Order: sequence, then C-alpha cells, then structure tokens
Amino acid sequence: MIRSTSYKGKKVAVFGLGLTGISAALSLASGGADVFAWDDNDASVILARENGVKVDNLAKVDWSIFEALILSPGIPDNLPKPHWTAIKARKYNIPIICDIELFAREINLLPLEQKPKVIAITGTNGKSTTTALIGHILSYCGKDTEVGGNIGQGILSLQRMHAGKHYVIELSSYQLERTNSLRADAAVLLNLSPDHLDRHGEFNNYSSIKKKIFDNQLQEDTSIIGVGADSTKLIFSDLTAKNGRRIIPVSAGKSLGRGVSVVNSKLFSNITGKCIEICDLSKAKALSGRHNHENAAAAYAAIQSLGLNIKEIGEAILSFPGLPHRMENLGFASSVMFVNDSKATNSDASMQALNTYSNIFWILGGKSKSDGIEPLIPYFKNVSKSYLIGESALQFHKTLTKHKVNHKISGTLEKAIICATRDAIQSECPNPVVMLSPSCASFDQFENFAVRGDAFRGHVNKIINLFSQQENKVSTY
Ligand code: UMA
Repeated sequence: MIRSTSYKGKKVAVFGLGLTGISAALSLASGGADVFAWDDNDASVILARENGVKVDNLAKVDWSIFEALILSPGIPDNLPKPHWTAIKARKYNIPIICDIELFAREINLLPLEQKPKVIAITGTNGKSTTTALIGHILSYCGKDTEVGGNIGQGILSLQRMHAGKHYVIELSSYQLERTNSLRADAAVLLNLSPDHLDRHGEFNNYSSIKKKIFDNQLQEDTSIIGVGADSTKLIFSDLTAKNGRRIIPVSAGKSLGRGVSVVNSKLFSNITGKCIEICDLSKAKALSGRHNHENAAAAYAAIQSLGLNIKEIGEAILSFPGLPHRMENLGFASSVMFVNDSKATNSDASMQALNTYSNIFWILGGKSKSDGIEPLIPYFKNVSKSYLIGESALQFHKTLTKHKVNHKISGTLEKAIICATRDAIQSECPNPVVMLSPSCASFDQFENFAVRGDAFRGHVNKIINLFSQQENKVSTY
C-alpha cells in the first residue's frame, strides 16, 4: 500500500467505500490521518469495516472538523445533482479531492533521486488497452512496473514508491476533475468524443478536464496526443504553442512527418528525424483495428524515452494478450465466432469492432449516450442483423429502421444471444460473428460493463460447450 501522509494529524472525510474509498481510507490512516469513512450503502460499509477501515456515519458528524473530503470518482459533486457530502463540504469550504491527488502529492514530496516514473493515460476510448499495453511492454523489458487507476485498481493500493519504479495509471475524467498536483513523466491523451456529459455538462468542459493530464509537466516530460480527431488536434496545437516541452503526435493510418504513426499496419517512430520501424502490428493478435493501432503508437511514444531495447519493445507489443471485454474473441460454435466488446460504452468505441468484422449479428443497447448510434451509420453495411437490449431499444429501433438495418427488439441480453446465434447459424453468410458491442453504458440492466461482459461470456460458453458436446457425439458414431 502507498502511504498517504498529506493529512497526517488531521481529520479527513472519505466517502464512497468501493475500490477507491477503501484504499484511500487505509492509506490515509497509515499515513497518520484521522479518517472518517462512510458510504450510502450498508453492504459497502460492512465490507470496508471487514477490510480494516474505521467507519463513522458522516451524516451525524460536525463537518467543520475536516480538512478534505476524498470523494469516490463515481459520486457527483455538481452535475447531475451534487451528492449530499459535496453540499456539506462546500458549506464548510472543504476541498473535494480524489485518491489520484493523494498519490500525486506523495510523489511530489520525494527527493528527485527517489521519485518513481509516472506514465498517465486518458482519452475517451482505448485508455485501458493503452494502459495495459504500456504496463505489459515495461514488464516484458524488465522494468519494475505496476498498473492502476481507472483500469480497476485503486492507485493507493499499489506497492510503496521507490526509485526505478514505473506507475502506469489510467485516468478518467471523474478522477482528473479532482486532481490538481499530478506531474506525469509521460502523459497520453488518446482521443476525445462526447462522453459522461451528464456529469460534465458541455463537451468543452469535458475536454478541459481531460487536458488536465498535461498540467504540471516540465520541460523534460513528454506529452503524447492522438491527432486523429479535430478536438485533440486543437489541443496539440495549443500545447505546442504554449511551451517547449516534448510533444509527440501519434496517428494510425496517416504517416506523420514527426511523431509515431502506423501505416499499412507497420508501427513507425520518427521522433528524432530518423524513421525506425518498430513492429508489424498485423502480427499482434490483440491489437487489430485502427483504434488499437493508435493505442500501440501512443504506448510506444510514452515509453520511447526510457532507453529500452527497440527489438524487445516490438516483441512485447506483438505478445500483448489483450484485455477482457475489448473485442475479446470468445471462441466458435459451428462457424459462428463470438466477440465480447462490452467495454464499448459509446458509439465511438463500437466503431472499431464494426469496422473490423463483417456479417455481424450485433447485440447493442443499454443506457444511451447523447449521440446515440448515429455516428455508426457508415458501418451498418457490416451488420447482418441487430438485436436491441435495454432502455435505448426504441431510440435505436428508429435509427435502424431509417437506415434499413434488419433488427429486432430482444429486451434482455440472454434473449438477444439466443436469437443472434440461431440467426447466424441459419444464415448463408461466410464467417458470421455474434458480437456484443453495446454503444451504451450498462447501468440500466447491469452493475457495470464488466458484469455485462461476464454475463455475455457465461451464455456464450454454454452455447460453445453444447456445440462441442454435439460434435463429439457425432464424431464417435
Ligand atoms: N456510492 C454512494 N453513494 C452514491 C454513489 C455511490 O455511497 O450516491 C458508493 C457505492 O455504494 C460504492 C462506492 O460509492 O460503495 C462506489 O464508488 P465509485 O463509483 O467511485 O467506484 P470505485 O469502486 O471506487 O471505482 C472507481 C472507478 N469507478 C467509477 O469511476 C464509476 C473505477 O472505474 C476505477 O477502476 C476504480 O475507482 C479504481 O480507480 C470504473 C469505471 O466505470 C471501471 N470508470 C468510468 C469509465 O471508465 O467510464 C469512469
């Protein structure tokens, strides 16, 4: 555990006792703070207590005693409606921060020779893959590395800081919003498209929050920006104009005069004026599609200054095993391939999968984002039939009808899988793909995207087992 000492001898409130809250409460307590931790959910309070957190009902405490509120990232302090703890904190002028801020302050306290390296990654899509890929490359090349943050690992639960250590951190807009002191040796902004606007209001505000990843960087640090979209191109020009730090543009599909790019699946680095081929991404099983090529380019740009062997980096990229719920190939039943892309919680994220396969029996829907599935219209040509689940069904039904895409409203994931598998098997299509790529958040039917993806995997495994039993029976006759 990383010890958080910035509130030593002081009283702090920690609210939300999930991954963030439990690790923050334990870290602060071990750093000498007097922690008052609570959650709206009884089960979370019990779990936190079992994990050694001292819990106190914050609704019954005098808030004037607190120096800070460490509020879990998923809990709003403003839009769509401020949580009651945020209202209390504002009443008493108590700063609202998150665990990433505590982590950043701890690094800032260390003398230069003891500071670990920090590689921070944000963007609307691809940040988990890029974070995991950077972690994989560094470990493969023998660096002492830990991965944490929004990827599903509370940052303060990582091991203690020391020189030579590399922290690779995925940062969400929720976390960046409550972080002011982080200085990243390498900071990556992959892309930006409208997301979490219920929480951030305008797209401009969301974009400004994401840009915070570059705050506090010094001249010796590196900023990496995906320049595939206009919104990030503007940030690139903005940063380049502002100061002399090293800014590396990355792109897939377009060769860059200076930067890291992927052309015809080959990853090229041209940072110092000499163009070097790093590897052939068509050989990387878990990095197919343009978005993943951009992720690989960003990962290379983030680690290139660390003095690693280029051949080893190339090998590491090709051996990356990928992440669950991101275009995850679950296997086959007869000729039907099953793909779990549950992490695609907005249309931009689904674009990659829809662009990678054809003859898709597409399961989608849930809690829709502001742009619905309109941005996916150019990819409808790859869809054989769609199966709508969740609360967005009627909205998507209208879009699919307008664009003459064969579809049905299935309602639940289970029904959708059964219908899609049956239709795919009966179709005359070569290599049909049954794919969950919802383009929506999961919260209307599932706890989160991982639970949704696990449910999909569970149903698919049953179907695959059933088919392999039948095939075994036939082959024994
Ligand atoms: N809670 C309340 N009252 C409320 C709302 C929540 O008490 O009104 C409590 C819940 O009972 C629960 C806790 O708050 O005990 C949950 O807090 P949280 O939602 O912040 O979740 P954590 O478990 O701390 O997980 C968070 C991130 N979750 C969110 O930002 C929603 C995780 O990202 C992250 O992996 C983890 O910290 C470690 O850093 C997940 C995510 O969905 C993967 N992120 C979003 C995304 O990627 O789109 C931003």
